[in-house]
Amino acid sequence: MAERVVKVAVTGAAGQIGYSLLFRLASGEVFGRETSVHLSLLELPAAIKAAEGTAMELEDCGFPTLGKINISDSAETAFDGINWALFVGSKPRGPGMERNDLIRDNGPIFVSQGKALSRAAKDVRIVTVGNPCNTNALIAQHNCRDVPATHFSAMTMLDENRAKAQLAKKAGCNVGDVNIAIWGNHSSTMFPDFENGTISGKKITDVVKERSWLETDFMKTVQQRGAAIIAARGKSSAASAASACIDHMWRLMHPTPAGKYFSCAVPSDGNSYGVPAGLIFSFPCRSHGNGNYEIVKDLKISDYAKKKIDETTQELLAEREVVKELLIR
Ligand code: NAX
Repeated sequence: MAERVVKVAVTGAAGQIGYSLLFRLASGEVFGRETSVHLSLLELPAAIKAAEGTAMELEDCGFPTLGKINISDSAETAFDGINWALFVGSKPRGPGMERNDLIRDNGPIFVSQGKALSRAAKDVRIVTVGNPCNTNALIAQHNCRDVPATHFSAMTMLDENRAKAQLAKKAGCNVGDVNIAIWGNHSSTMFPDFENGTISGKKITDVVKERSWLETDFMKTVQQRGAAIIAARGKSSAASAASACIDHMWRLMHPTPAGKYFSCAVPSDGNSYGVPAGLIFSFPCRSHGNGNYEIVKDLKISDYAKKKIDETTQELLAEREVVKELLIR
């Protein structure tokens, strides 16, 4: 019998990421066999029936760790007393839609959900997956006055996993041997830092000596992987995104092994690598395993890396400008 209870809300629960994510949360994979997971599914009214179908399947899995399932189209109801908010639901980018239009369209979702979270939950960690996830996290955080800013994060773990997989293939090693972080925005300006990263404790650049591959094919593959998956599958990444969300939560809840770090987009403290304070920026992070994190401070940044970090910083500043009227904290 599970002794502890963790309450997790998933927005956009009837979507394709939700369909992978909920089962893995319910299975005990993240919180362990001794914890009962209560799931709270938030959806738009039109998708409530589909969420009910997903809930039926969750029941049918017979997970001993699955507690209650609540389904609601009200954010305040869905967020009542939760410990984790996984902000997955948002509008997808339509054909011919500019990134700024997507930002403007999705912004209001994160204003209302941020406010609802502020009223409904206190001891809560937030992972933002819905795109543009860094800026959506920024909006939610600004509208959620009663939760510390440092509890908000956006997901760049999928980008890290993609980078690790490419490097492991190239080096002929196991993915688990690779340590690499993503800097900046979850977009094509992200920088997978192959200069500071390691493979089995050795510098990546000492194992993969072909610098031109790292600067071109590797970077492009990681930065454009989302588009490549849409082109191949006709739909955006779903199972891998859900898996990355599980990894993101896991990394925050377990002590980071010595010599390693993980990618997490968190509010910049203003004292790290010249990134302006407050931007939700992906940094190499470490956790003590209590849900908190610290930004790794002592990495050397070459002129090449600085240029890449500046580029992604500028993109995030421009996104912040587009939504500035939604930022009220
Ligand atoms: P789907 O379109 O399959 O599902 C989205 C769901 O959100 C739908 O069921 C919709 O009804 C619901 N929804 C929309 N507005 C809502 C609101 N205001 N409240 C509650 N629910 C709402 O998309 P899916 O493939 O699941 O992707 C979800 C989001 O993840 C998208 O924004 C997508 O771009 C983003 N991604 C982020 C990734 C990352 O690494 N950060 C990678 C994968 C993915 O592209």
